[in-house]
Amino acid sequence: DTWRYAFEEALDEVQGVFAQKFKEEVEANSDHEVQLFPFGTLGESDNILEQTQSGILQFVNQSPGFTGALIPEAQVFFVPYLLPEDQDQLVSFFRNSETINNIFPELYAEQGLELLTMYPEGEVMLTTQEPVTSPEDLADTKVRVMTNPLLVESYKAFGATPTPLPWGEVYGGLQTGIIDGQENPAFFIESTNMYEVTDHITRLGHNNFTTALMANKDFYDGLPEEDQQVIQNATDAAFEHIIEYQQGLTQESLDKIMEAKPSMTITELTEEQRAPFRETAGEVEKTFLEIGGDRAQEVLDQMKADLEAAANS
Ligand code: 6CS
Repeated sequence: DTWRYAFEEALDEVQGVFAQKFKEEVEANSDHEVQLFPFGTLGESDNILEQTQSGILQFVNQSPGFTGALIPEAQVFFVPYLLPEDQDQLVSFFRNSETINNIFPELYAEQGLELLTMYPEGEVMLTTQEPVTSPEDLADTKVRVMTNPLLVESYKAFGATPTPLPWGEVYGGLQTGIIDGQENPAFFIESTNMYEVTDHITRLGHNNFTTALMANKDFYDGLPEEDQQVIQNATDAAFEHIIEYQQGLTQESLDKIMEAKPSMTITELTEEQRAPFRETAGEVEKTFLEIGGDRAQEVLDQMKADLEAAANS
């Protein structure tokens, strides 16, 4: 039989590379086939999640940037400066996190979803029409964010005017001036040509792009244990593959952007320049506790414990 798997990016982007590895592993170790549906073939991110909840699709890769609207606790990934910049610490967190391995699966299950894994896609960078070195520079700047209430609050705290939009509207929105900027990892800014319609990249160091692979829960629960094991093994293999794939990817992507558009500026803010952005974290954390669902406090506390464990690993 054929298992249908949709994701939010193109085949040669991070989620696509992950999906291809998953497909390869499943097909090498079972009689099942995996059919991949990249971005645009079945609608926007919210559409593919709904299709998975209803069982039309068996697998979906969606980022908490969108899932946070459905599972409020998943918004925790948008408290700025919570995840470490250090790649080893970051990977250790994703590997060992109790929040990801124990708490989130229960919350996703309530929505009919089996959470298989979460993984990082790269440092999130801001692209804008005007240079940004302080929150003042973001005044009256309409920054597109994923449709996630806490991400909206975070950009408000940064001094910007956040505009939540689905991905499909971003390039056109930048082109026509409906929005003045957006945030994404470097590989995505390069592969989707967003550098063509913005002039400045700012590295605030405030986040790494988190994403998640899920299955329809009834489908997963109904599988023989052997097939569940095939899925778990394929997920683990894809996780290892994508971590390795990302080594050096940010710099390569920035180099490609500079080659394609030499007038682009890339500014890594100094610690001093980052300070006012960093100071918003406490306020955004407080908002998370208000809007992050029944288990917000538990999730935040466990995240912090997981991050501390990762820092000491
Ligand atoms: O900004 C977005 O909406 C998209 N960004 C990435 C890196 N992946 C998928 C998502 O839809």
